[in-house]
Amino acid sequence: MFRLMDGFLKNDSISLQKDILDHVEFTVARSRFNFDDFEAYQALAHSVRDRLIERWHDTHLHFKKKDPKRIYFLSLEFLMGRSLTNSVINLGIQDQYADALTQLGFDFEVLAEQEGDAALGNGGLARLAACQMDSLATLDYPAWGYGLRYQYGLFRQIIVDGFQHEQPDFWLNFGNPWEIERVHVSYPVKFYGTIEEEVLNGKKCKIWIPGESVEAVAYDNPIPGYGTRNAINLRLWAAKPSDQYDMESYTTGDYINAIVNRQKAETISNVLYPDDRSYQGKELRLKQQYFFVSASLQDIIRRFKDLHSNFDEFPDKVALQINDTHPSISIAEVMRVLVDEENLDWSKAWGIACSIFSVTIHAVQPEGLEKIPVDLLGSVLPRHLEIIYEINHRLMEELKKSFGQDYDRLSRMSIVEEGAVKSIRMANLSLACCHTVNGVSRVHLETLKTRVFKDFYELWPQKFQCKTNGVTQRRWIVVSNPSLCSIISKWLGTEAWIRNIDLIAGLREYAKDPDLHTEWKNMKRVNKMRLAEYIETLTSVKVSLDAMFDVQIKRIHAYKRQLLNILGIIHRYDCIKNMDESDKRRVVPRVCIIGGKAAPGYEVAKKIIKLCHAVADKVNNDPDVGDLLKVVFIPDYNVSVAELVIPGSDLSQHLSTAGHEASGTGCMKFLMNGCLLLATADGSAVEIAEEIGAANMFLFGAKVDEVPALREKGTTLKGSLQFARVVRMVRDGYFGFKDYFKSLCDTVEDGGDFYLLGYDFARYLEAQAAADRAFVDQVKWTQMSILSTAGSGKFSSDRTIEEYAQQSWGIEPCKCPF
Ligand code: 26V
Repeated sequence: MFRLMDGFLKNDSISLQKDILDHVEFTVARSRFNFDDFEAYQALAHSVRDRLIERWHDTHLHFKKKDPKRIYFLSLEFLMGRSLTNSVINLGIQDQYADALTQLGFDFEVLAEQEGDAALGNGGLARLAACQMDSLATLDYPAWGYGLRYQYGLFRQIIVDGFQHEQPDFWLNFGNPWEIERVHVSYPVKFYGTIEEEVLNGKKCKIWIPGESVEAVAYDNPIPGYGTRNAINLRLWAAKPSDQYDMESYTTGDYINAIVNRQKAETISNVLYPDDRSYQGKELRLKQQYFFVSASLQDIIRRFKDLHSNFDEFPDKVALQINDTHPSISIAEVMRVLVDEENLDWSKAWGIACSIFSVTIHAVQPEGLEKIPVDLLGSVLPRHLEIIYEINHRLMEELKKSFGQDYDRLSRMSIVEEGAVKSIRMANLSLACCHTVNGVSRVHLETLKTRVFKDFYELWPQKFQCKTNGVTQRRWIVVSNPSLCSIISKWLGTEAWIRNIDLIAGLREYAKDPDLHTEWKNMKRVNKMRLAEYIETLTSVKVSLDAMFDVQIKRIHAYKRQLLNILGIIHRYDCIKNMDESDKRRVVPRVCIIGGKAAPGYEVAKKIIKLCHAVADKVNNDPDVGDLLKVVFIPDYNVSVAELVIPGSDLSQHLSTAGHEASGTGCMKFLMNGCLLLATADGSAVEIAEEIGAANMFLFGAKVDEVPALREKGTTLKGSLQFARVVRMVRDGYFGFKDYFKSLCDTVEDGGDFYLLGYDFARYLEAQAAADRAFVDQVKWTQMSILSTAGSGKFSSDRTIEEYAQQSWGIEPCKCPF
């Protein structure tokens, strides 16, 4: 009743100081006369949280009043990183907070460094989900994110003697000010048990008698939009023992065991699976998937039923996006709820399911697609298995109408895979139901259409869409590169590009302006200085700011070819070693920076990390080389490390064998920051070249459609002499650990070389040489750098989200009034 339109909370510097001190005293429970940086961060975060909550409440009241169609984004992973700086920028109160803290004797940036990352995801798919949440909020879409609140996020990587070791990520140990625990928002999620048949009102019904119940408790994470009052919700579920569970054990007196067993329920949301390569058919993983899907759907249906009673209206109010196939058990769950609980007949329920679901595929390789062993699914979710069989039966009937007796095709398209381990193909389930299925770049969609899902494409071409990925310029320019942000706004004469990225193309006009060049180079140098300090603190390696900072940061995978990079570094080292002093003067000095985590059980990836360290040891301590070449491995790569590294990079490498990277989003962040790209024609790099002009990047290597034929050639395909030489150096123990590296060398020689390192090596070196030549001409380089930023507009997640909203979800913005 007393509320001002712009909220209770005042945002002037004096009010913010008081607010922070109140939180020091009453939330953190420290004396307002004596608190350290971490306590100051906690108080600051709570003060920001209050402001987030205010907008988040207003947004939800507004959504409730307008009751628009909502998009529910289901993802098993969200890689949010830090929240403080992003929040104050999106709320538009960064300067006021900076000022308030200065008055209190603190520095905003120092306090921001106190925050740990929320790392509830592995890599690309999870960070994409975070960027998309930012865009959904900024563009005022009525959206909800749903996921799992893992107790332990992605493991911490520590390096001991050059080897990766994994440690748990205790991210919740010091509390998490960005979430709101909703003890009253909780739902029971059932597992196991049996199916019974009953006759109800003369109709045969299946009744699932579950054997276990676990409670899902909501933790809400407000996501503020930029330049809007809207703040949407990311609701993450944590598992808690159910109150109803195992009551007999108490009454029979086995009190201690009953408590111990209860606690086991919590393991469901304990830990994020750190392997993003292959699905292992693990019971816990299936339980995680169903746990978050079931809780989310109960929540969504409850919200729908608050205002509606007829499920015919469901598709007008609900769109469900499944982020890769991980949440696709939701299709069977919707069918179960509609048929078993809401008593809809099958075809009506199926019609509803087909009109609400859409799916994004992030994988390229069939082994990235999940298969759940039938025995496992039948034991954990017996009713869902029956439902999937029924869906499959009807699918097969439909296919027979189109394809007659083409049994090969039928068996490829079947949701049930026969074989040694009979399994459910979750991708086929998604394709059977979803009204749209999208790839994440044009090349990727082509691969889905012509290889991975060829049969489905021939049947339902209209379902297949391209939604080229994007990243948010709020996080990847405004938060992480404030100097670049100021330059862009100054030269465009507006900050409007932060919400309307198309405007960034206006920079092209000034690409040759010497004044812009001066500012641009200063910005890059300051960012390089910050990065150099970080490198020295972490690795004790001193690097020269005049060197080209050449970066490859991403998960370590054979297909991403970090090994190609390292072999290229060895070649460069070998060349320098064989030069006289006058030749050396012509060498472009480089700092080669590599960072990324290997899945704990992924031996090849772990060996690549060790090789990187072994090469660094040799090169960095060789007096013949000095500043001409330095090699650095940045440990524990994560979102906030990326925020520091990307703005300080000159060149970034994206080396996947063509046809293997669905999209790649790292390259977009580098592009926005004016780093030049050295890349294969894979994933989104193809579209980047179209936007900025191939002449403004360094493209190389086999093309997507050449790769299969090159593989066919197999053993006859020999790499260059240069390639043989660098591999030999590793084999001969030039960098030590001869025996350990043998198997790694074998992967690229002796007829193996599945990822074509040998074939691409010569052209890789040529592309590197072209980058060197361009770097020598600093005017040209700066111009290319400006054109990269200017051409990055297409790769904003705002564009991607607009496309999803219009082409898949059919939703409209719902803007909360200020
Ligand atoms: C996949 C799997 C496979 C089954 C086992 C568990 C598990 C856990 C995570 C994942 C996610 C890997 C998929 C992924 O991150 N793909 C990346 O998605 C990016 C966003 O679309 C895209 O840019 C990258 O090219 C693609 O590799």
